[in-house]
Amino acid sequence: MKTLFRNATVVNADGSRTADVLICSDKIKLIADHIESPDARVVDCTGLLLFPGAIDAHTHFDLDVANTTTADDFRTGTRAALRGGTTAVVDFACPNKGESLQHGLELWHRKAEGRAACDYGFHMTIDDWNPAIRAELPSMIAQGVTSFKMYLTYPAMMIGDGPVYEALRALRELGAIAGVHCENAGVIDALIADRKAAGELGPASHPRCRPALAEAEAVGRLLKLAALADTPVITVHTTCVPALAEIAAARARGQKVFVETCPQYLLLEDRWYSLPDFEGARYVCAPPLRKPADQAALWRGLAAGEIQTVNTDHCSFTLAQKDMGRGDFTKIPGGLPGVETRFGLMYSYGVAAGRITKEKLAEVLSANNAKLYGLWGRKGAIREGFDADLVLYDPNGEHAIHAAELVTNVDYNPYEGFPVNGSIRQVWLRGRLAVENGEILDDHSGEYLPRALPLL
Ligand code: DUC
Ligand code: ZN
Repeated sequence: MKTLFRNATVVNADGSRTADVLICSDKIKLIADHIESPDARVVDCTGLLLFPGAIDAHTHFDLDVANTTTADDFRTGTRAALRGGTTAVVDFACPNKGESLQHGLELWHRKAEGRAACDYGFHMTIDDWNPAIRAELPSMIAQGVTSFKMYLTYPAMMIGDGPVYEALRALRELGAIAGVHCENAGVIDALIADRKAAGELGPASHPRCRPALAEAEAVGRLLKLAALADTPVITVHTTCVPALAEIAAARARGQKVFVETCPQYLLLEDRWYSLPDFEGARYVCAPPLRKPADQAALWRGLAAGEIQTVNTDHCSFTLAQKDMGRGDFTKIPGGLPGVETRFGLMYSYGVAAGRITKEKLAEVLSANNAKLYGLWGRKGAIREGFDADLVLYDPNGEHAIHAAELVTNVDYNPYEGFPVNGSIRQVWLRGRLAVENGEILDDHSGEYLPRALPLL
């Protein structure tokens, strides 16, 4: 089966050109100024942008958190991803403390297998550190899990500075990498105790207990641990000016640091936690939303190449689930949906708004994720020999985001009413037309992606 994308603006991280793109079966076969292929189906791309399929390297599907389970599982989550132009996700496998990494990996395979609409891989969470866990790392890598997650907060998952240092050293020896959730757990606990003592139990207290400096302290500490371990590291969901300052200081010392941020930190503000009628609960996530000055710094960091990836931290809960925290903001399950809206939001508020180029969009959604997470060569660019994962974007027109029109399994959307420039016309997954004008045509073709070591 051949398909010819005629007269497309082909957008890659390293440049754009007007070209024809021929795909054959599941691969990109040829890119040239003009291609004749009489037996190919033709898609006229005049006036349209052809992007590489986006990769979302930060999702939490079917995850038990805060006495509940995320609203999106691998079925609904990957359908939403695909509809939003994301052709591959990397989700966080998460064994409980005391369980083996292998147990966690098998559990996540069971959650995903046969349900995925887009391709998927797994990061592995290291929430315990001992010789047995250390001994499992080579086997994880052999099974295609080449990136790991650690937490400097959350008692159920954090492992302490010594173990983080030892794990970073072990990962460096194996050529793997870690992404780390950076917030200072002790400070957060003390601030929560203060708010509870003051009787301030609503969502407005959430950002007050997780200040930017508590994130920056943990980012700075992590980067010093990484320097001691002599390894690159990733700061995930980076949100604020003081955290970026710690990263700049580490880079000035000669360290290699990869930085991820998310649309919510680029577009949403902490003042929304004070909305009446418990509406602030729908924005509870960790780290919390920040201030306009932080958003501006993140956009500048993206444009300047100081931030490498934009992923979603998709961790969705319904309003009924968010309601579990009425009367105690610490019981509001933390996380936002995002996987379905990322592409349109980043195109609109990044490219159309003139903050980043369309090539930068391809870089932070696709190419850099592919390189960092061991998918380059298959994913991340429109190149001959790569998988035919494509997003055909029409930059014309405008629509607004409405939860009711999305397939994400939640009954609200944090971007409700946000105008979006243009729309996704088609999404192709390994040569199959999977989405057209919002309609999902193929939602059973997602495959597990064993991943290579990161290109650092
Ligand atoms: N933050 C969230 O808001 N949800 C999931 C995990 C995380 O770190
Ligand atoms: Zn997360």
